[in-house]
Amino acid sequence: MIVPPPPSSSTMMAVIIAGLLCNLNFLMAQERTGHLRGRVELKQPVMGDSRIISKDISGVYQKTATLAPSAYEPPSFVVYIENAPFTRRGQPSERSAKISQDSSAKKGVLARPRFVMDQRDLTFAPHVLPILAGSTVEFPNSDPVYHNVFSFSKTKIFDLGRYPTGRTKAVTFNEPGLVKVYCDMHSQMNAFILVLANPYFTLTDEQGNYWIREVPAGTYQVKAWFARLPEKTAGVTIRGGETATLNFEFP
Ligand SMILES: [Cu+2]
Repeated sequence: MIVPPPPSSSTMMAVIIAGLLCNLNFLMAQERTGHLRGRVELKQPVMGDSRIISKDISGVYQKTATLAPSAYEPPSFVVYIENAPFTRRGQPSERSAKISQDSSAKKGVLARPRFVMDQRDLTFAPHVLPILAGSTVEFPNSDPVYHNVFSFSKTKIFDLGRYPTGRTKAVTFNEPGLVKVYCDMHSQMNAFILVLANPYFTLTDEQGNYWIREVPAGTYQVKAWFARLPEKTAGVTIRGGETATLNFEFP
């Protein structure tokens, strides 16, 4: 049996120095990024949305109604940092902001992530989907009826044609901007895809709270967006290793 010789003291020293440098790099990287958190408060319900609220016994959806304001679910706001630096290839900032309501994005990074906008109960789910430019969105049909997803928005014009339950089609969104999504067969179906230029965005949770993590330190314009309200903008400075707080109030 061959016993390897014990490492020389110079080898040991090299290993220790390499370890220290590694830690230093890690600490420096941490200092270069900070976090942003806050709350988006909606003072009045948003009116004018129409949702399916019942279906008949055969499973065919028939009734639509405009929900009373009291029954309206609070909308998710998209909070995003407008001018954060971001390069797609091999940069630490490529790590995605954690998107609270999308499990595929929760897993972490993703140079070119895929998202899902389901069609079920004659609605698009989620109703609001923020994505990083370059991402692909799948549109599965989970209803027992045909759907036809399309958009005339100048950010992305597409028409997926009619397709039945169980089938899915996909669209890639390369340009930042807003895409309003509709179904050619069900006029009440609508949704919004907000295509963003950097991964520092998130959706608010049910209480209106949000977190955007590991943002490069800097001074930025932050936007809070929901389709049926004028967007709000506020400035913030994010310092390395710290968490900045920024709250929004609507309307
Ligand atoms: Cu439809």
